[in-house]
Amino acid sequence: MIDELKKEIEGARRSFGHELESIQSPEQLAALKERYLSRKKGVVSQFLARLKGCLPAEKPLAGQAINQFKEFVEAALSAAGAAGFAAAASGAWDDPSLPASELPVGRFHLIADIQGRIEDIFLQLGYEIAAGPEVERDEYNFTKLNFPEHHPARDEQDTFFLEGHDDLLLRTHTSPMQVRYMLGHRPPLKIISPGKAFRKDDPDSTHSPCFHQVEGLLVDRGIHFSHLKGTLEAFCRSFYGPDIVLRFRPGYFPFTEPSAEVDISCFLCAGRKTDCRVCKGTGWLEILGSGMVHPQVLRNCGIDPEEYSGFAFGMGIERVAMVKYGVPDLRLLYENDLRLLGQFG
Ligand code: 2NL
Repeated sequence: MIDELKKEIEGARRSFGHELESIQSPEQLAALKERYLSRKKGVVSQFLARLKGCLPAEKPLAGQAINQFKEFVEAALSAAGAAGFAAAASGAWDDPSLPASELPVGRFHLIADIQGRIEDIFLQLGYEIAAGPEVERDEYNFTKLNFPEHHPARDEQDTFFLEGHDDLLLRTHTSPMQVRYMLGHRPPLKIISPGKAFRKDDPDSTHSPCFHQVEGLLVDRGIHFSHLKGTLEAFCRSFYGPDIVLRFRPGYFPFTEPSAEVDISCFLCAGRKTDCRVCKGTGWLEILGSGMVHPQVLRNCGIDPEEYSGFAFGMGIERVAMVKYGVPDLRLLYENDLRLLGQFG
């Protein structure tokens, strides 16, 4: 009994193969499917009906053979359907009633998207965008920015220097572009400098040897700390939400004096949830570094600090992606897994 059944299944498998090869249209494909898989009279169903006549000991093997045949038919039909879809697209199966194939729609990478949003806000505030080279002179990256000669950031361990060029490096922040701008323009200056920066960090969930920043610089007569506070408040309320409150803590950068680290109140819980996933219950998010441009930096860049003063600030775009869009590990941003684009932002 079972040997007979198996032979018949083999025969059906061959006939199915021949019939599939001769398919010319989606209608014929649908009819073939009906012939083999229809619940009532399909070939597979007829085999299954024969199980009743098998000996109890033969039933499991017979059932298995029928199931394997059914899976083979299903897989072959579905592959043929997909191939037919391609054939239809190329005109071989010219069936205008088929649904159009889905076109993948692109979008900006999260980093470019965030950078663009930040740029838009500062453009509205009247800033110009000053982007510049990623390979920089030591002088613009460190010296003019008031880094002492033996500052640890200048170490080979921390900075990518260009082989054979002591004076060239991959910029460690976007500030050198602002130095260039000061050297080339008279105040008033009002710019942001977005772009890539590079540091010899071992990659982990919060570090990458190449990362992105937006820095800002404003220089004019009579600029003081309140201008810095008002500007950053306007930016943060536009970017994070209208109810955001800022907290300024004393900080240190060689190129600003005084310097301030800026926290924003948590945009998710506003400090009201002890188990908040965004601020971890602290109520605050560290988001910006800032300060009044050091008089020595102005002088180094050809601007008289007796006549002019200014403020500057900087933020890391990856950090923004992590806090605002909930990206848990910065390496996700560089793995080119397209699912990232749909998942965040
Ligand atoms: C941070 C802090 C900062 C600046 C960047 C700057 C540029 C010039 C002169 C003075 Cl040309 N300052 N930039 C100032 C303070 C902080 O960045 O945490 N960045 C991610």
